[in-house]
Amino acid sequence: MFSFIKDKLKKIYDQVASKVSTLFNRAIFDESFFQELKTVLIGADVGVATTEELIKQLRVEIAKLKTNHVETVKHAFEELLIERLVLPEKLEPMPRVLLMVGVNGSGKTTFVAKLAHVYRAAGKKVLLVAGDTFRAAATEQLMAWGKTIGVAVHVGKPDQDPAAVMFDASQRFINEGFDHLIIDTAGRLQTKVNLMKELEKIRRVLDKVLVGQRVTVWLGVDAMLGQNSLRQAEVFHEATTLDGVVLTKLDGTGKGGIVFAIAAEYKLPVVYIAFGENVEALKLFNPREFVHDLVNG
Ligand SMILES: Nc1nc2c(ncn2[C@@H]2O[C@H](COP(=O)(O)OP(=O)(O)OP(=O)(O)O)[C@@H](O)[C@H]2O)c(=O)[nH]1
Ligand SMILES: [Mg+2]
Repeated sequence: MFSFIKDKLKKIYDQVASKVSTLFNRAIFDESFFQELKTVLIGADVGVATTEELIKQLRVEIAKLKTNHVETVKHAFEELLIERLVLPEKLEPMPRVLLMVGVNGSGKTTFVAKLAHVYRAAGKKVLLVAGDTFRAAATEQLMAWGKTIGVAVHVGKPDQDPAAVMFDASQRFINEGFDHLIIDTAGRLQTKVNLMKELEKIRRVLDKVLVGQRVTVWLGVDAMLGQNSLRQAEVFHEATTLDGVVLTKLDGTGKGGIVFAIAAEYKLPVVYIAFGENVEALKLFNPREFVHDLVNG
């Protein structure tokens, strides 16, 4: 189970995967099974609506299959979960221009550094952009990462309009022949209207300067925040049209079911998962693998 990051996701294993797998191994798919499965899924942050739908579909599947064979039923359940995570839109795991957004402390800066590290290891020329001009510490944090992983960091002047910083950084990206432009932005609560407007402006500037270049926007979601992240996704989606989600701090939670809720409610794919502060603690999200481990323990 979770062979790749076994220790890091141990909490999810202990609190979710082991319960799901024990439940299925009872091999009796009666009312108490469905009730307990519901409790486990809701407890794992899957959300009430998504959980109820999953249970309803599983009942239908079992009736159709006309069997109580554990492996067959388990497999049907796995497929129902995977269906929710695999979305039809084409996913771009290595976008040329990435705008990273999210609420305060959701792990954006750490993630962009990890991603830049991956690109650099693949021989790409990366420009990281420090979009938080209000907090000197934010710029310093990104510069320190730049030094550690050996990539260029574009920094504006203190208190400079972040949109102006994006303008300069985009020109530098074009003129100096970088392969990737990865933009870190200031954390913003979805309730702060002026900050959300600022994000819209940043997006407009990028689209204008980077003509013909697709700008990908990912939302950093702290897995520990659970259901609260649904509202965040909604507001950020309205401001800038999100293309995907990066789920961070999976090492700090015993839940993780929020991936299903986000996918089901906003049709947003989880692109990467992060599970630690270390630069290596990042992985492309693989729905099939994640679900398999979750159901089989
Ligand atoms: N355990 C754990 N900690 C993480 C992970 N990602 C980030 N952190 C820590 O969470 C804290 C916040 O991370 P940042 O990357 O600074 O978050 P941010 O979204 O850039 O924060 P703001 O710029 O203030 O909005 C830091 O202490 C990180 O080291 C993760 O996957 N797991
Ligand atoms: Mg930051």
